Amino acid sequence: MLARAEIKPFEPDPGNAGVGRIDKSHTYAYYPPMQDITANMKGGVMEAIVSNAIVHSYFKKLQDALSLDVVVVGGGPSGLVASESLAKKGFKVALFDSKLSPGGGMWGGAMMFNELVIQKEAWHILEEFNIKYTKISEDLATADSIQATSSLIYHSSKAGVKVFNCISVEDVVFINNRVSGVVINWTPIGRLDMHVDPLMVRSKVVLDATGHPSEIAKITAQKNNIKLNTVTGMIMGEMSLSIDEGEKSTIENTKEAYPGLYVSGMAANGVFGSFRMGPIFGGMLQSGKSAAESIAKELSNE
Ligand code: 48H
Repeated sequence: MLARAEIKPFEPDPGNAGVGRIDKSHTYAYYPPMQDITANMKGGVMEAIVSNAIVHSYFKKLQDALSLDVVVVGGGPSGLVASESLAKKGFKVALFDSKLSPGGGMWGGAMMFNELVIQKEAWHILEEFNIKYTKISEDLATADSIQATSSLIYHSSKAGVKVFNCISVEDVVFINNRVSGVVINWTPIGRLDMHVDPLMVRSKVVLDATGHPSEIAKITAQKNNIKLNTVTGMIMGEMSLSIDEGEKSTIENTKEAYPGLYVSGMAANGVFGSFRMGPIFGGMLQSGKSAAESIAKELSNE
């Protein structure tokens, strides 16, 4: 723990003028509410400083994410690759994942044997994310699922994506027949069935990367009496396991499902109707890249 004298003065953020300032009578900074909190305290201000720092920086992050270019729903492999790639292209991106740990189905490898299989076509993505892989043939490699998942999360955050965990997207913002953002709430609110209204996040595009349930596309279709860009206009549904077909179609199905709404990864196969593929992850990584390219193309043509 830092001794009080070691705490460096807070430099006001020029982009956020007025929010923070240096209180010259102390060796550390106060945000305005802190003065009220600590005014009459006799010692023990550290507890208030720690809480204030966390509350302030979290809400700054959330406030910065209320109006975005892209919301990615789901931090599995396809959502993480898509978000990293979009952020690197200069777009303002946030990723919401309902779980404590983003990473989706990648942590567990296959049946909790924490290894993955990845095809040659996606090795360049492993290299980009600094993930070690071991070739088992000319076309296939294995990778440690813990290293792979944590690297995807790390690089997504490092690229500038605002990653929010423990938050579920429970609906979309639907304006003029276009998906125009998401409706968010704390995951425990939903799990405990508490009647608490959500917050809204506006974005130009939403990517449904929720995996097998294709939750966002499902909600959008169910609630708004619309036709998706599928053969039937409805959610086609995931099919049984066939690796070659499933991997190929994951990339083909990564596209716009409705104005403002794209789908990637298993959600793409759920919406456009194709096979699952088991613990092989090249298609998921490539799907993330492909989603980022299509979304970037749309946003650049605005
Ligand atoms: C916020 C949400 C919500 C919500 C879900 O399942 P994922 O890993 O997603 P993909 O498609 O990138 O990867 C699929 C892959 O992991 C897989 O399952 C494979 C290859 N299966 C093959 C087979 O045969 O079984 O991740 C989705 C993420 C998760 O982290 C969820 O917590 C999150 O989305 N999520 N986040 N709001 N409403 N719904």
